[in-house]
Amino acid sequence: MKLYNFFRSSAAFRVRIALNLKGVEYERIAKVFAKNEHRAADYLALNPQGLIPALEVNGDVISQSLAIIEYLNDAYPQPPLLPTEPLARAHVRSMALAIACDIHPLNNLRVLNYLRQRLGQNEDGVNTWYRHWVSEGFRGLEQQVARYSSEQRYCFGDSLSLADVCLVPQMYNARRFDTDLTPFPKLVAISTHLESLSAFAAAKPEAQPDAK
Ligand SMILES: N[C@@H](CCC(=O)N[C@@H](CS)C(=O)NCC(=O)O)C(=O)O
Repeated sequence: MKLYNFFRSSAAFRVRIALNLKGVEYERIAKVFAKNEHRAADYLALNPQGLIPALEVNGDVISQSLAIIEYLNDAYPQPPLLPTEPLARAHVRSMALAIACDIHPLNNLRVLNYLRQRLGQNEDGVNTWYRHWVSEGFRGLEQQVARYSSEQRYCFGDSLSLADVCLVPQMYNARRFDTDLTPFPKLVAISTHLESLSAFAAAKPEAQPDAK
């Protein structure tokens, strides 16, 4: 398998965590955002969405981190990243999607660049935007984990899930942008526990070869 990756991409970070949890060997192919390599013709031929990550499997390419992770979960069932019970699955997906669909897209690089370059926002304006949308999303998520996390080790119940795989990269980026996390003690506790696990630690941006 080949992962089209950028160390700082939080969507790729999710996939790296899932690959590590599943114990799947893969090759990383770095696409450097500053050089616009994710917009180059050779990459667009593989992933017309022009976003990172993409996973190449037997010559076929999957885009969208959650689709990739669900593929990995289907192909490599252990450890499961979705519960078996339908309502539980829905809650896990709800938390994962709150991050992947509601928080992350508003704060993606191309959105921040648009704010800077086309709408004339300075760094302070861009950072304020970033922190606002993370805080807005985390507010609801904090209440969801208060309901569904057993001991503030995992987002749902007492085992790993897709929601955890999404939380850690978003928390990492929230810290990178100096977001005030004091209103979200449960999310911080869960993320701190998850970050101590080897699959998560090995997936973090600074542990990637292209970070050097
Ligand atoms: N919904 C997509 C989001 C992918 C995405 O936006 N990736 C970012 C990096 S985290 C990207 O490629 N950004 C490049 C850009 O904004 O130009 C997924 O989950 O895979």
